[in-house]
Amino acid sequence: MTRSGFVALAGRPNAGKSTLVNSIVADKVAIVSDKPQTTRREVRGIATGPDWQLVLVDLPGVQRPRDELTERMQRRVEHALADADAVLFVLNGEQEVGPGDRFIASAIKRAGARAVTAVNKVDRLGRPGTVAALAAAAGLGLDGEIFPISARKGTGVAQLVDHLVALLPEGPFLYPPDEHTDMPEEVRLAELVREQVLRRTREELPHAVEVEVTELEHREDGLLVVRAQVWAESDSQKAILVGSGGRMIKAIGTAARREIERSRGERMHLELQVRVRRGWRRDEGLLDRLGIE
Ligand SMILES: Nc1nc2c(ncn2[C@@H]2O[C@H](COP(=O)(O)OP(=O)(O)O)[C@@H](O)[C@H]2O)c(=O)[nH]1
Ligand SMILES: [Mg+2]
Repeated sequence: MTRSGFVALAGRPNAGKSTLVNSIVADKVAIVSDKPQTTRREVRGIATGPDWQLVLVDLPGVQRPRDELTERMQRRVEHALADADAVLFVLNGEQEVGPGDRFIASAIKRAGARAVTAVNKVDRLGRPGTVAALAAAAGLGLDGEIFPISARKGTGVAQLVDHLVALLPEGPFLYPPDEHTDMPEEVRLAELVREQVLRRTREELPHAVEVEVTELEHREDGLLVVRAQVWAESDSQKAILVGSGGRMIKAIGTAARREIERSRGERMHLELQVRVRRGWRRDEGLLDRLGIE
């Protein structure tokens, strides 16, 4: 008999949810940065063992709704908590437990979801710090076990996975066993480009940028050919993204291409074009096309 099901990840931005999904799936399915709103789309990471399949739902961060984009993100979070077989609450062990964590804990309780807590980043804490962080996590009053982990180093992740698998209902696999994510390839590639934009930009720019793959071709000679548009919301943002003499967008493209080539062992031709689309965050049609539900 096999077990399979969905585990939704909840936690404040920067707690390490996306890093943990990548670590469990052993593939880069979710992009990571230290900027808020890195995770915009719900990303499903799929991990498969001999007789189990764990589908991890990496949720966008919860924020005050300001526009259609954040509202959509928020709605997804509420649905995902209610639909999941279990919720994995990820705490940033480096930070004090705060109002944001208490808010999420109460949302989990309200959803009636089975919860497991992971105190992340213990690689930065040492023993006394870890003990204190575990005690603070227990103070949130969720039922269910608490695991100290380091998503970055992999410490404690295997034990956490064993525990999550034991919570899954019996049932057949939901995805082919060799699949690591249900994201379309265009979206996955666009996200890897956006990750490089996030690394190189500050302030309002990371929020203002979106990437759309407009052409994707696997050529017979093995070359992957991708064309993508990088959307900004204003001409001044576009100027920053292009950089003087096109240097910024070139650096973004080179870094994204290298990372994609390395992870796939494929050669790639990547063409990026920066364009202005005012108010794209409020454009429902565009959000649909970009796969932001
Ligand atoms: N030291 C340390 N840093 C981590 C760990 N997990 C994640 N991070 C870092 O924390 C930041 C936020 O990670 P991310 O996965 O994007 O968090 P998310 O917003 O919850 O998805 C990134 O800079 C990660 O590299 C960890 O276990 N240890
Ligand atoms: Mg994330």
